[in-house]
Amino acid sequence: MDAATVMERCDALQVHTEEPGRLTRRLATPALAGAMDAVEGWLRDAGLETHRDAALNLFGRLRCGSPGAPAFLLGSHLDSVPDGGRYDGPLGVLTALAVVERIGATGARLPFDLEVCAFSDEESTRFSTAYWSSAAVAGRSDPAWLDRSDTSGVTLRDALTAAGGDPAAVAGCARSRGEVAGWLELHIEQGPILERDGLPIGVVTGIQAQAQHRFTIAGTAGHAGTTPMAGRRDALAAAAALIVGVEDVARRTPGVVATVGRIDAEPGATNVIAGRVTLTTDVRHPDDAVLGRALAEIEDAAHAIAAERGVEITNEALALNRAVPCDPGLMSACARAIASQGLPVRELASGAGHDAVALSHIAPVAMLFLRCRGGISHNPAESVLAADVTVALDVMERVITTIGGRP
Ligand code: HGY
Ligand code: MN
Ligand code: MN
Repeated sequence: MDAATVMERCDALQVHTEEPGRLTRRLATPALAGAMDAVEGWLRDAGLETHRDAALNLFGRLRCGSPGAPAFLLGSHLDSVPDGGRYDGPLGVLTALAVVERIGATGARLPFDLEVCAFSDEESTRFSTAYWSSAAVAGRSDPAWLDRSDTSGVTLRDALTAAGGDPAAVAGCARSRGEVAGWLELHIEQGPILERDGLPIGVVTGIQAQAQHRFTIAGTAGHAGTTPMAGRRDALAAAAALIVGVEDVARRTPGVVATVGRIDAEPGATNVIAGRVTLTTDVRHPDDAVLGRALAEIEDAAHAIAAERGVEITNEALALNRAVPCDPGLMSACARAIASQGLPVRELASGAGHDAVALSHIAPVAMLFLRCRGGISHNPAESVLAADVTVALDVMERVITTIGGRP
């Protein structure tokens, strides 16, 4: 399986979407099931033993270690953001498959099995449950998340059951530390650095800390025409002040990025003052303590807005993930593999979150970034070069054989 096949398959997976004409593939949807089925066929064609777990994750294992050996995991996720790109996730799954297939063809024996992973819910678009599917493998999925519901009121529990998963068995997805030798993921950089530096591939040093919250603003709905401005408890105007407050905290704190990505106003009529608004925040920084201080400042801003406008503002923590350093030993193997291609070694931090965040609780993790055009991602314009994928396949194969003790 060469780079051209990887690219063709990333293209082919786009048909598995919830929304014709754009790529939206959320957890526990027929679109995701279609993509999982397609990838499982390719895993089987490559001679791998496939299985799925209760969290709808898909795995393909190559028995190249001795009986009872742990598995070294490679892969990424198959779910997407709404109107996403074709490479965010699938590129990592399909390059992992290509590399495992190559190593399998050599008959190499390693100190571990190799297992391709296709996670079902890294983006966590549907239920705001960050890395839920890889967290299940890491034994860290919060059972309370099963009661979270999507925008149509369907709970994760019911969606999972309807899609063939098993909410009662999600805890059983957990792998112990002894069962997993490590994690390697190739992912598009989703940023401009590699393209700016003219490099196809780079070594990820770590993933920044991330906190997601849902704020609820309760005011008083009223008639847009008869309610005087003085004394209004306008939840949407208060939300606007909070959104600017979130942005202000990020702008004045070096390295903090903060996003209000979603807002819902009720009752949502042109001639009605909004009585209730919910909005989400996503705040990140490479340092846990700095992130904590930024979150506290946002909380203070919310209190001040509530007092000034006479509304109630509450917030629910949706997810908090600490900053994750990549494993120095695996990073060194990645750097040597890149150098062996005659390429400069560029290390870079990840502003985006990845399944490595969850898996870092049970195994050493490493990531390789691939140059992507304009750094564009979470956008259908995502684009990579086949020549860069060729380099990535050689590098990934070299990493695995190096850590596997093979010349
Ligand atoms: O949000 C992220 O950084 C990732 O795309 N889930
Ligand atoms: Mn991703
Ligand atoms: Mn993503």
